[in-house]
Amino acid sequence: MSRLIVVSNRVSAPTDPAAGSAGGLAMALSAALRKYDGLWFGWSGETCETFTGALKTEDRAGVTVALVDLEAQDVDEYYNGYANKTLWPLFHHRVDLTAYERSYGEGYERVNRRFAEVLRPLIQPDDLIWIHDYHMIPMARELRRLGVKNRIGFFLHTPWPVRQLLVTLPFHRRLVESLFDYDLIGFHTAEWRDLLEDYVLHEVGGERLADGRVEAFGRAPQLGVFPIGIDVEGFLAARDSVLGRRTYDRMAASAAFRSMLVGVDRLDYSKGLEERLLGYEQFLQDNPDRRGQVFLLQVTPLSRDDVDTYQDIRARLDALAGRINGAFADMDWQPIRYLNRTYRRDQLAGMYRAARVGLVTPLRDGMNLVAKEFVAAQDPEDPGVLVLSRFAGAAAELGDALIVNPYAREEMSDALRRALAMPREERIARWQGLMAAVRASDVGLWRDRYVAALRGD
Ligand code: GDG
Repeated sequence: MSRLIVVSNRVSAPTDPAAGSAGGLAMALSAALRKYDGLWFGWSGETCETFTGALKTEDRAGVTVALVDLEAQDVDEYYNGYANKTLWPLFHHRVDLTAYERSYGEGYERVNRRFAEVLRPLIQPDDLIWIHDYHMIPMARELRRLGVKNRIGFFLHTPWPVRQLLVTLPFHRRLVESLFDYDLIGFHTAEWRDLLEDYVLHEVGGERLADGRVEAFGRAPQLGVFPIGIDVEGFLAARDSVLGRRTYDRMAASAAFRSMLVGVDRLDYSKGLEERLLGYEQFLQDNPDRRGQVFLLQVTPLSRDDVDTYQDIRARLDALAGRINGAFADMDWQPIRYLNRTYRRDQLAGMYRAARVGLVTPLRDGMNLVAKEFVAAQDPEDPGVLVLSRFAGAAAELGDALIVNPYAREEMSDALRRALAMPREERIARWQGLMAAVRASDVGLWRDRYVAALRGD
């Protein structure tokens, strides 16, 4: 059996899987690596004076992890620069926030070349190589240059951008050409896949082959749709754990018969947090009878805090939450509990279960796993309602949610009103459809489908 090599910018193999703090993706990939006797390669998160390519190899709960340090300039140009200030905003259609610096692109290519050179000696002829996300697009090209003939797959966790915006990127053609060095390119949805095909067909003169594949640059990789999901059983166990149940009880008690709306998102402009607060403000304005009867619990851990844009959005959210609370709160009620901190997974599960409504309203999102976690955590006899943005990849599978346009605050307000008034039979019927979809995309199935396609089964 061939080994599996997983490559990602950061390696999240848990040191102690029993602790339950690792996410579903980390657990699923770790399980695959144990099964295929493989290894997980990536950046250590550490910086060094001068790049040496020295590998730090360790065993994490049966998974071999191989890590390499980067120079400070690499981190600046490749990680904070090209990955987080160029590709992330561009792929989320925020050209207004995209940095088009040549040095970032050069750093990106340099680091991908370095990663390939360090990984090359570890690769055996039969290994399957699975590379993750936008940080690593040119890795296959660099490995091919070093003579690697193995099957190499790529999975994009973000959306793919529309061609009209992608062409704002200098060297866009070079980026896409390097993507064509993969054998398999995976997306969460058909929409993201179609956007890449559209670029290839209309921008670089690619052609559709008789078998449906698109050919360009002399190559025709397989493009596939693999919607990621959560570890459903693991999440149910977290919900039903001692801490999960205790958190549920604590939230239910603190809600004091008020209906709770819950949002859980990294602090990122793609998540539509400002639009969500504005939609909620509109709801409070439109429905004076509901004031004092609902509150929003918004859990928002900080992320990428050394990038300016993230500091800006953080300041705007602080101001907005403060303004809404200041305008509407009463002596015994506050409309928003806004928390910049992380919780354990079992605590999140308890919070989701205690909520009447889950608000998942990104402006653009590859998939969005919070939507699936919220569904899984519900009580089947008395489930809450998922309000979901049409711009999340998850909307392709979760059509039984109340689908909203987060840019339109009146529409958000209407959806909230409808969710809070929804009769129990309708909530149950919708939840059953949603839960079936959540189970059908379990992260273990996702992983096995991808690996089977990469092997060419
Ligand atoms: C990218 C794509 C795609 C959040 N706060 C806490 C916490 N979380 C967990 C959630 C969820 C995860 O983080 C976030 O996943 P998302 O899918 O919502 O979003 P991204 O981080 O942007 O992920 C996305 C995903 O990759 C997978 O392909 O779905 O579209 O952008 O699991 O629960 N976890 C804990 N404490 C917190 O406070 N423990």
